[in-house]
Amino acid sequence: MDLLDNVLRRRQTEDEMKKSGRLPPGQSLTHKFPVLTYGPIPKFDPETWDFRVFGEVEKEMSWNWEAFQKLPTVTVTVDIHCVTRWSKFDTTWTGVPFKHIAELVGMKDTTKHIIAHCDYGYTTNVPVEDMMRDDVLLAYMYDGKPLEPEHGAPVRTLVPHLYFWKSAKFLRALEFSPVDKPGFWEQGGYHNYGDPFKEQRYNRRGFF
Ligand SMILES: Nc1nc2c(c(=O)[nH]1)N[C@H]1C(S)=C(S)[C@@H](COP(=O)(O)O)O[C@H]1N2
Ligand SMILES: [Mo]
Repeated sequence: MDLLDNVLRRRQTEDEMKKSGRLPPGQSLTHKFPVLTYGPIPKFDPETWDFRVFGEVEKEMSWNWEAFQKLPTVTVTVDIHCVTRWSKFDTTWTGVPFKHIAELVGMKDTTKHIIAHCDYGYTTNVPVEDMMRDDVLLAYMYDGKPLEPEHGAPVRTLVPHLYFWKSAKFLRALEFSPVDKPGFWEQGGYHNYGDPFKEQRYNRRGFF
């Protein structure tokens, strides 16, 4: 098959996908897995790594790498959508469901937003009801293998129904917050919620 053939075929599938409602407006399909990281990729040390939950919970908790891996996991296959206009279908992730963590720490009714905190200070905010969906994970495997460093090792959040900047790589803590705290890209001008099907890409007030 020659290149032109390939391009035409892809365009046709994208059109079909848009009509069927699976590919959000303004997005193109990719079969690669692009990497988007602001700043350096942290070095993972399993001896010192920890993951912490704090804020509006009955019991603040933390796990080291060994304990974290003993938490129950699920595997989901989902589509992901990056604000830079690529979407990737049928990506398979394994990790701890957020709602399991919420149960363990005794999430209080006063929790309205979940703020992910990552190595080097990256943060992102998601409404708590979005985090409670079955396919929202603290993911540490992609396609049955440990997450690659550039894709967020050892653990990232996976919030597949929102633009992919809401899926925080190099996760170190989740803050259960009564108030919203726009994160790194949200303060920089990205939309505060980021629904790809409504094309909620940017917000006019940003500092970038
Ligand atoms: N800690 C951290 N998480 C992050 C980012 C980042 O720069 N730092 N980039 C976000 C953006 S903008 C996107 S599109 C996705 C990219 O994930 P990927 O590199 O695995 O494709 O990660 C998100 N999570
Ligand atoms: Mo992104």
